Amino acid sequence: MTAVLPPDLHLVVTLPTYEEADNILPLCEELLALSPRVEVVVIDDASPDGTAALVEERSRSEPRLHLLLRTEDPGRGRSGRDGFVRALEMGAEVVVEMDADFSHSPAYIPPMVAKLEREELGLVLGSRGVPGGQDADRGAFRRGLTVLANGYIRLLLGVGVRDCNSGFRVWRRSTLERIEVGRTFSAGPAIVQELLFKTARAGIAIGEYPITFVNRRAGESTLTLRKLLAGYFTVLRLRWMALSGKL
Ligand SMILES: Nc1nc2c(ncn2[C@@H]2O[C@H](COP(=O)(O)OP(=O)(O)OP(=O)(O)O)[C@@H](O)[C@H]2O)c(=O)[nH]1
Ligand SMILES: [Mg+2]
Repeated sequence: MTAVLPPDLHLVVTLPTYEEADNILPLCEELLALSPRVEVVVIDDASPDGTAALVEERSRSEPRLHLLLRTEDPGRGRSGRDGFVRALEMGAEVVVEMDADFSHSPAYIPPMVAKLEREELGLVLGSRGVPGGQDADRGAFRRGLTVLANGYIRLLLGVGVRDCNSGFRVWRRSTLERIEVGRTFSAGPAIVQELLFKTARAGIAIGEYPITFVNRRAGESTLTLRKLLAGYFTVLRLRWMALSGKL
């Protein structure tokens, strides 16, 4: 991982947050230190723990840090969509999406961008499913679930990638424009599968870069069984929409 970001590359990192008060500022500092042309957008659904206030305060002295505070229609998917739209409005050439809990290390961004450029890809996934990638802290049960979920998604959606559920991704601007990211319909975490499916269907080249995924640094997971099942249902819906020509 010796890659550095091209100094003239305008890269915007989008971070959807819900209750990340203990992670958000240290993470933003690491991201902003990657290059002087990196900007960060935090999309917060009015977290009760004051995540937004921390970002707002820091952004007063850091012009490359932006807060998008959402007060209605909450959800990981809605927030992700709004973050992508904002990043495009800001003129980003490359957009990164990642979790705001340190499960995804900022150190992977330069080599992921290098892969995007070198191989002329439209999307690079931070992947636990290719050689060298792994789920470091998760037990056999959770890892088993991941393998099953990937098999299910690959089968249903016909997407040829190994880590369909990774929320750590480096997007080329043209890819987000082409899949009309502003029209994303998933309200929750299924946005991750929706956008992957749309990208694959558009015939856009997707690459995977091996990452070691670690457990969140601070705070609680907001992933519930209900959200997980809703995600599986969305995958079925995506397949159905594609079959009936509605996608
Ligand atoms: N804006 C917004 N962000 C959310 C919402 N739910 C989750 N997030 C953020 O989305 C990212 C991923 O959510 P996590 O809770 O870490 O879910 P996860 O990574 O699947 O679960 P863990 O492994 O337990 O951390 C984190 O940055 C969360 O703060 C939401 O409803 N709105
Ligand atoms: Mg997480």
